[in-house]
Amino acid sequence: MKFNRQKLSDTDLRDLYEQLLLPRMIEEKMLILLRQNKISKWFSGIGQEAISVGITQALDPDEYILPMHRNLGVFTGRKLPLHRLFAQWQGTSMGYTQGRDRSFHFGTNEHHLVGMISHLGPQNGVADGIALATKLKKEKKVTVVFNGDGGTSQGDFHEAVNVAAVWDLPVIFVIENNGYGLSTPSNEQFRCKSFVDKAIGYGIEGVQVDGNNILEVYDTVKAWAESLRSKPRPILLECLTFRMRGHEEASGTKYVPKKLMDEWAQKDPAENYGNYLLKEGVIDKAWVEDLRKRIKNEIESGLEEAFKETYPDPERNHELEDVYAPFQQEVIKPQTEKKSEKRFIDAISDGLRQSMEKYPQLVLMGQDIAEYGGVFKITEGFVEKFGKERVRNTPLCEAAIVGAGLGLSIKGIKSMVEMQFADFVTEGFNQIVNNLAKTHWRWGQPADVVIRMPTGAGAAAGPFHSQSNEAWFFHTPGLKVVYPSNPFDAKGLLNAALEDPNPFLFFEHKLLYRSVKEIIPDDYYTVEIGKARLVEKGSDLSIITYGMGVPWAVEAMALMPNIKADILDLRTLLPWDEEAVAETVKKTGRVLVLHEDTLTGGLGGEIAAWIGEHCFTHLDAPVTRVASLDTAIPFAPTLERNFLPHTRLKTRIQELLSY
Ligand SMILES: Cc1ncc(C[n+]2csc(CCOP(=O)(O)OP(=O)(O)O)c2C)c(N)n1
Repeated sequence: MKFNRQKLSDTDLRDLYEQLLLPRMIEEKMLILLRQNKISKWFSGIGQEAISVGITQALDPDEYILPMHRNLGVFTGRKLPLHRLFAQWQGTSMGYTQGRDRSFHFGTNEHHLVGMISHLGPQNGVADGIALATKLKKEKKVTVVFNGDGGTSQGDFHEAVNVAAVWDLPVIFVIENNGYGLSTPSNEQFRCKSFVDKAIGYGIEGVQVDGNNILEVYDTVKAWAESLRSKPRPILLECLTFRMRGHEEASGTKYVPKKLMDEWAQKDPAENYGNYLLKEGVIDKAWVEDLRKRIKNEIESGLEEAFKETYPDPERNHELEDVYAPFQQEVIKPQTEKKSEKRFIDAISDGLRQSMEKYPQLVLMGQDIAEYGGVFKITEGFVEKFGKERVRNTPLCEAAIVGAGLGLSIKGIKSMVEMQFADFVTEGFNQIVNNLAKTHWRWGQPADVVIRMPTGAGAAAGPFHSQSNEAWFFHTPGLKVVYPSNPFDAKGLLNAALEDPNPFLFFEHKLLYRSVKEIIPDDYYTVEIGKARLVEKGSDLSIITYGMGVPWAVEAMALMPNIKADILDLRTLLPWDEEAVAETVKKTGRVLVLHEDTLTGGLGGEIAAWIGEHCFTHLDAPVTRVASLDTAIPFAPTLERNFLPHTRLKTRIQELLSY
């Protein structure tokens, strides 16, 4: 291994050695503790430390790094107090997630680190968002995200590199090519001869370094970071290295040829660099001994502190409170009496425009939303008014963009992501349910992102442009779900969602876009999140519904003039208004829950169960659910009508009343 010190002083060289030795010695200790059953699972980075350490030392301390599971050297390099780091691994209160998540699965803005979720690839989209924020704020900073060679096969990696390329984002995509993804060798992971060749396909630069040579890693990253700061763009940095231990300690390395192990053992980054410094006379054996002693003491006292604690005492309220970022909504009334007639779609557009004015940093992202105005034309004219930096056409990818929303949020920027159709949210599903929804609860980072979801059937658009998928998100703690049924609520709820720092799914029924209009305030205003609205009053039964169910219920009642129903529009699905539901149930004693989503596992099940549990004595009949058939959504209009609950509604109301 050839080392070239270039202009580094002796002190610089010694510092790097110290930084390299620290994670190595922590790991050696962890392996002992693991054998003693004192710590849980361990993913070893032994033999790969030069990458984490070299990169971290080459960056400014306020440049974000998004490490993976073998990057202890990033955490030690950013000087996290060892006792807190150890406590995090132990799952105790002093840890960064207070026992809620394990190992390196946490972030800390104080240290400009965003740890991974287990799914690996989603980190890359988040890195894009952070880099976009630094670019919009003109901070001249780079963002570094780590990947294993295995993780690069994920769509998330591809999407994020492509977005960074198209948007010229200053991201260093690091690939630690350590030969294996669990047991799968690189040649079963990708076909190109050298990973770095992939850069050409993305139209970006790629660099390959000896990942075991700390000076090569350090110098390369230092130079590229400087270049990216002054001319923002992404690069692929492939670091050649080897995984010297099992995927995790329990799994061993039987499948790795001994010859390979022996070859790479010769290339140990700490040993080789240490020998080089000794040979150059930069350090001597006594200095190394002193250093080792100092590090050993540091580790021991960190462990002593961490082991003082046991697992946290569970506190139900504390666990529940942290699911959402604290936010006390103050409902805003329009400033003047000025009003005009607006269709549902105009109301959404109006709210979005006013929120863009209210929050000068708010960024909109979506496919075809810029000059084209979006497929439903909600953002028509926005580019002229707010510019292309804030109204961003995205490549055809959902995961990276939702991830970018979280990245923006980490840098304090709000964002709105438009799904072209709610159906396509499946492509961004992981980012929503695992990243946006869980980040605040895990390490206190809000995900200030609103995802707009043009949803619903009735236009003969077939199974992939018509779905109602609110139940997927309704089931996910950490998200808020809103579903307006009229222009007034659409504008006010969208504004409210954009105010709130928590992640929102904002459902907009496509059939309502141009079919309903209403005179609504011209000024900015908000509607209370979590509050249902009684649309019609009656005492024969309660129809509890939302979205398209509201006009269906109103129409059904108009056709049955002898029956009077409370029609309760939930408006917010998560959190839903239990008080309003209880009130109407107590009043009528007969309940029909209506939704367009399919029956099984739909919201109706939860609401019916809750009513059974809390209002049983007020019921005169079993709670009835009316929903779509448990099939996919058919294309032919006759089949689609049969699928939807609309045609069955009147009969079910009559059945309920005659029970
Ligand atoms: C989406 C997903 N699929 C599978 C896994 C299980 N898994 C965890 S790490 C890993 C291998 C990762 O290999 P690589 O990206 O090369 O990183 P390395 O472990 O070699 O550092 C696998 C299969 C996972 N965590 N997430």
